[in-house]
Amino acid sequence: TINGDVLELDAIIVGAGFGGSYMLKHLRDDLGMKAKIFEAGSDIGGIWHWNCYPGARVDSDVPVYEFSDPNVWGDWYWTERFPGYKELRAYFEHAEKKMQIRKDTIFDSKVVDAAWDGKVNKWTVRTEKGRVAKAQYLIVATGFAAKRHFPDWPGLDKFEGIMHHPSFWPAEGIDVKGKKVAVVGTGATGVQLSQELAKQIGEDGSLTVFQRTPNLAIPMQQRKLTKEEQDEWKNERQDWYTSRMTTFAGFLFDFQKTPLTFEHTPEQREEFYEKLWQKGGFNFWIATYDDMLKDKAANEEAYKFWAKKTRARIQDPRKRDILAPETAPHAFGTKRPSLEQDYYEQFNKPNVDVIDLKANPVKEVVADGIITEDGTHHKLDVLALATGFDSVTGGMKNMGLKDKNGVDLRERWANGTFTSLGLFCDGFPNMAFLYAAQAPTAFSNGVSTVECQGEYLVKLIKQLREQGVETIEPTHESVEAWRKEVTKEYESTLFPGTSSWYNGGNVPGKPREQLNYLGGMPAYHKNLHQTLPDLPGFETVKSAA
Ligand code: NA7
Repeated sequence: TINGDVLELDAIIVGAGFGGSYMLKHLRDDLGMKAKIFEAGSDIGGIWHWNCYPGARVDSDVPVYEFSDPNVWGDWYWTERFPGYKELRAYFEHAEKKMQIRKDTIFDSKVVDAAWDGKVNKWTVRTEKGRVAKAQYLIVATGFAAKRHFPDWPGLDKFEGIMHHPSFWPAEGIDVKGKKVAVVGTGATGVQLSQELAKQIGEDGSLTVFQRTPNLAIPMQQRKLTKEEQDEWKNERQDWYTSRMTTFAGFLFDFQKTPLTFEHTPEQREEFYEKLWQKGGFNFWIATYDDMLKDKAANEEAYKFWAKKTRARIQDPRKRDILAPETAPHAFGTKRPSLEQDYYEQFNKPNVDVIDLKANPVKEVVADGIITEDGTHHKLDVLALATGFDSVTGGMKNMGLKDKNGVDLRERWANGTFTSLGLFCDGFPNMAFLYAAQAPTAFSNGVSTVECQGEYLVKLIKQLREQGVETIEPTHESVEAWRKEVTKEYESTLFPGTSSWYNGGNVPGKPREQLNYLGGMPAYHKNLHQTLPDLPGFETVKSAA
């Protein structure tokens, strides 16, 4: 495939995380297709290959956060309810034995160009290092966090200490003991990282968290899992993978339809919230009253409970008001709440502080630290930029992906995102993408979305092959209709009022629009499967043969 040779395939998959691995396994083993993955990194695991910053951990509980294939889970045991990155890497190592992903993955191969050749009805894909492959199908499985986002502060390139985006944290780690450390950002990454670094700095080091928006983080309620209890799961486990597709966000818990927030008395409400709080994980977010994300007053009740619980954990009144203000900074749950274990307690240490960037923004970065508008020079040895990603669409717009007329997706989506079913784009024949725009993606358990989409795609491609269909592409009307559907769901919630990576609000200049489908997993599943077998909303061309 190098030095001018072109690799001829049936399908090119981009990315070797959950999505890419699922597609490779099923296209190759179920449909007998010649398929290969191009992966930018040096190993399998997707997000778990990239993220090895201290404290990196999944916020979805196992075992819903795993492949549903009994061949994979049958002899796998987790040690914790929310495993850390090392265990997730070990899980991918285990999955490798069952799925054989590596032998069909070409590593260190970042895709920089993908163009449709209408003469032969194939995609031509090129990587940064000059590998070229051609295939009938292109499956983009780069996820929602493939393009990093950095602050545009003056002088950032002048910093002479150690500086990293957490997804580029060195695998060998950084010794922060006794060092002056800063974490910028309080998303899921920033919270996990700060919670851990605050312990690693020791008594002589310092940690300063630069916060723009408080994360309304909720207790993870982490716990160890025993082999015995996992043996007891065995009989039900397969059913759980079916059940996870019947809930809104692809978990084993769901919003409570009735009674709603104000149908409970204040005492009942308190008891209900407390129960969710003790259950941990995302229960307080997405197993709560069904009106929490739709009704402002209901949302305020949830915030009041959150603030009361959280404020009680922070001793210093100044830090308390920054981390957990009395009035809600945004509607609870309309930005992704992080799961924390003892994040707030870290701020009770004298050498752990938080700076409110809204009140006191960064003026500039200098060789040995950060200077804020109030004139303070924060001297630093280590600067972690946990400032997130050009999420959901950034990765796809950054790989030279062109439509059949040669127009780059970056241009096509410059003013807004247009997809059919959160899987296809008009003008891009035989191309599908997983776990990205206008699908349940960021508001779901990742593996549930990936398997929902993957299972459908495999069925679709099987049918197309059986029917001798050479090209398939969504109609412009179906793309317009899906965008309307996505927007309609979004506008029935409190999400539009909050700026976040869910709606492009985190990256200056990015169009403000809903990037996730909020109709829930069952409706999404139904929308996909009702296109089979008649393919409404698509144009297909059969091969001349
Ligand atoms: P997020 O959730 O996008 O968090 C990024 C954080 O960085 C967030 O607190 C931002 O504040 C902050 N940020 C971004 N740009 C700046 C600038 N310029 N100055 C100061 N602060 C800034 O990314 P994560 O990596 O934490 O998590 C991504 C997802 O991955 C996560 O939700 C999980 O699903 C897995 P803001 O809130 O925008 O004010």
